Amino acid sequence: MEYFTIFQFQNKCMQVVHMSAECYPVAKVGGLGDVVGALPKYFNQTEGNDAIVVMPWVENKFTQTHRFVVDHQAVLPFGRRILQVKILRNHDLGYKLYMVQVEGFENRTQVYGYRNDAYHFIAFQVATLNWIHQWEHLPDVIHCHDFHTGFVPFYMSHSHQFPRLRNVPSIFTIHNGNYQGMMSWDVVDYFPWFDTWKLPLLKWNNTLNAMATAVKCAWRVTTVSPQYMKELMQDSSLSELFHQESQKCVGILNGIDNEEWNPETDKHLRHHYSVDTVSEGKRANKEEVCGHFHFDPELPLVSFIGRFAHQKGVDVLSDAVWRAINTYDAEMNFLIVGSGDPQLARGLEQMKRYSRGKFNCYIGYNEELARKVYAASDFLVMPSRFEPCGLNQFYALRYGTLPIVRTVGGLLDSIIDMNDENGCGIRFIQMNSNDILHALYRASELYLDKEKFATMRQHAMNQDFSWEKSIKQYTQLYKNAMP
Ligand code: NHF
Repeated sequence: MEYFTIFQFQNKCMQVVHMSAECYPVAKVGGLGDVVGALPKYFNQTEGNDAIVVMPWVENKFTQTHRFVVDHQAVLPFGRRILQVKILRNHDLGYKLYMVQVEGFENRTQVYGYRNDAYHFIAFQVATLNWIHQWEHLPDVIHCHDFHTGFVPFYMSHSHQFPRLRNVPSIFTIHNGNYQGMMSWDVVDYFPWFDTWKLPLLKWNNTLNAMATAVKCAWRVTTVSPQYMKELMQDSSLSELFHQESQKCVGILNGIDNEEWNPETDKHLRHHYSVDTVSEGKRANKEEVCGHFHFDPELPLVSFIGRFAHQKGVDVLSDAVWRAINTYDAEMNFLIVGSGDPQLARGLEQMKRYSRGKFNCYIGYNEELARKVYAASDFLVMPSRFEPCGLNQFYALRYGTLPIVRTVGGLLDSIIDMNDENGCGIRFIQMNSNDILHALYRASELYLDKEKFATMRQHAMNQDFSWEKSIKQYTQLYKNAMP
């Protein structure tokens, strides 16, 4: 009998609630959206599992063109006001999506960037827990993502408003430890009732810090790669805290949605290809993209795709590209696609004029172009200062493009250097243009060795960074956390 019970428990299906500010394809700003969009989809492939996503309402193309039904209506006492709350449900994604509409915040067209973001995210967190607290069957796990949901583990364990949630495990995943949600103390007036002697749980370095609160209060804390967890412990403003809480911390590498990212079926590509047709397929895509950007398709094409944020290192990359072209007369083409820091964007636009046709850029977010560039490029460079996981290196491998990465975070965990027999990328260590230049030099040598280059390409496409592996780890984590 006892054996039977244990067996039953091991195979128990789970209900998991993901709380996040972003979820692809509903509203995405960065990798957080991709991951939250994919996790429930793959988790639910195990029969009986039921992962759902709860996120704040955004007024955008997705919400305007998909059908939502009102699932729940409530009022939310918020400071001195009473706000109306609606929770809307949609089924189009293969899992249940719930969007929380709070009076006064319901007309937002963007996920972030408003003066009162902090209040919005607090209202979202409290309204969601108020709702879940009324469920007849509580979920097995509440999984929170990044600082926008960082107070949830505190509310669940310490607010008198949620006694039924005390025994529900809370998991907190850090997708980017640099955004910690430090805010002014007056937001605490909007918190659900808790004992004020618990205030120390909310602070780090005398500041109210949503991420630090989550690290203290969540039952388990994860980051999106094992190496990034080490880096947070060794060298971050929260190092001491991570050391204190190390028992419950673990790094789980992200995966990618192999259905969504597939050069054989990608609806954005005109020339599809598989591992068997990679040479011809990439050549056709390269000709198309090179034609558009006035590049010579005979030369290796090295691209960067991403945000122009300090983290991503585009400033140092542009210095290296400038020197490669103008000092070393490198026989390579460089393409940068992305947006962000306007000063950097202006600098790149100017650089075009002095690059003798070997450098070009596209400033803006363009999914279709990004996909074409993955398919067309020979190399994708990622000179990140830090990288919690990084997803672009996975997309690149999937499209037969060899990643050139700095050895940090998830890049270190996922890309093996070409010197190793299993290698399918190029690694460099220091964050300076000399190291990037050396990596570019190695890339150009490799490009000339046609046979080795072709083998590495195929090897890259055969790598498996699908979600299945990571889902197993998350499932185990949830099981271990359950009381
Ligand atoms: O992969 C999703 C993504 C990470 O490194 C990425 C980042 C933001 O910086 O987990 O979140």
